Amino acid sequence: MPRRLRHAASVLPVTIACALVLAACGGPPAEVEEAAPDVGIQLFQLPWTSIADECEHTLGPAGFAWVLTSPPQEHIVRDEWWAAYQPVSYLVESRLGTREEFADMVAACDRAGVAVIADAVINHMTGQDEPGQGWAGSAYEHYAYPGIYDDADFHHCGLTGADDIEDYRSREQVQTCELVNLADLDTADAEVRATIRTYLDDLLSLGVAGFRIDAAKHMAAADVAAIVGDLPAGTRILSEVIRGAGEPVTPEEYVEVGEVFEFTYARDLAPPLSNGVFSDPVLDGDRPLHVPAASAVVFVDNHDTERGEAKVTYRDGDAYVIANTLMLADDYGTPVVYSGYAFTDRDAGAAADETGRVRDASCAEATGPREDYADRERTCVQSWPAIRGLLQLRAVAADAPRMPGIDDGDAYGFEREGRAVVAVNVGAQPQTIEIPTTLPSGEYCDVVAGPVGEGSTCEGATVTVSDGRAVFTLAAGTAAGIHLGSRS
Ligand code: LAG
Ligand code: CA
Repeated sequence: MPRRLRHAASVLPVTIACALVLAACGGPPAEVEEAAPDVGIQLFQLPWTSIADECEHTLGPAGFAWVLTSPPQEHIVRDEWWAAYQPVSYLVESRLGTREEFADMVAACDRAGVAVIADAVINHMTGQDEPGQGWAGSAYEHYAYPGIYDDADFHHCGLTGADDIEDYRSREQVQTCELVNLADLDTADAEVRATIRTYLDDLLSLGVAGFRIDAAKHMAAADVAAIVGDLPAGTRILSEVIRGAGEPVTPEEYVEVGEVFEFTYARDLAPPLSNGVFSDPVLDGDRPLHVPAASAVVFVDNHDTERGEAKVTYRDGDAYVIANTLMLADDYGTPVVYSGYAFTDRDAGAAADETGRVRDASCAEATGPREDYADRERTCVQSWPAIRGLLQLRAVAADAPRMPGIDDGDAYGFEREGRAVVAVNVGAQPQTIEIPTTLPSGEYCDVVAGPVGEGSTCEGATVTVSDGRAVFTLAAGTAAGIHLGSRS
């Protein structure tokens, strides 16, 4: 079974018997090679105890390779979700759970074959002008964190009125002024670097596999490199560097440090869904303004973009499934699926108890997409049949080359050579599209309707492959996908 091999760092083909994983297989192929999983899931503002359960019941079985958590360190006491992005100390103690719960989560996820990536907020501390006490009781002032940092450890850039970043065309402002009043650490300083490093080492001692580096763009790449430089081999570093037109600080500068979130990917993916036009090289070919595939972490949306620039989110239902289909079937980058909670107020925190602790939630029984989420109800995207089916398709597609996209009216699709084919219809009318393929002739189950196997039969439509063509008949605004193991 491939499940035990989830920690493999890269694509590692393993042979599985069709009968084991794809119980519904009627005829050949008797064996399907599957790649080790590489897909991540961002579980935004979900408590550690809940993530532990998700790893066991949802993420592991679905074949997710890693989970990105919200920041685990002590933070300011406020109801908004973004309290998590204002560190008060590096105690692993937050609205999402205790140190012990964090450690238990990492262990549970590990048992399920899911690695944990922690969101590391290391560019800054709080943005509070008044003194206060953090979630774990630590006293602090804007530029004083007793036993951790004092005023000399912060940048006071002196370049703008309030020392706030005003001009993103200035590297110096972006990296040494304050991001929305957040006390900006002097990450060039050896002691500051050592203090941050001690925090990262502590999380590693609890078993995490790596870090999202929050606001990496606001730290010189050399500073990030110095902080994470000699971490144990294999520690994953995912730098968040929002690409901006005309900005001097680019994602490419951070590639030497590790992986980089490539914001261009979602920006390119969304417009075709609304205007119905797919064209190269936007979705394949040269991909301008993208870091090299091996360095790229790609996403349809995340906790910031779903509150901002993202044009496709959980609210868009089928269009969100289409976007995830194109991303998960693609051969570019390492995808991270996003799962948060429904909201109308962009600041609203996750549902919490009277003490402010975020409430547990389970996605074990959930499905989607849905249009009827209550405010702050979890979207549970990791449990959607489409996402689970697409993870299966991606594993089968493995490292097969992505063939050129076929654009036909409002429909678009492509093959992962000899392994899988996907097609989407962004139009308002049903449409048929034929995609050239080297898949063997036959009837295939659409796995966007849900994964095949485990005793299930085709949940959705079937797709016929004959004479080297896969013929998809797609309802308006839908996606479908077939793979070598989904022959009915
Ligand atoms: C990030 N990546 O670079 C996070 O992904 C993003 O969610 C963080 O912003 C930001 N950088 C800082 O880590 C979030 C909210 C902001 C919030 C900030 C600090 O999007 O709205 O700012 O976290 O909590 C809030 C207020 C600001 C205020 C600031 C300081 O919205 O008006 O100036 O707090 O008190
Ligand atoms: Ca900075």
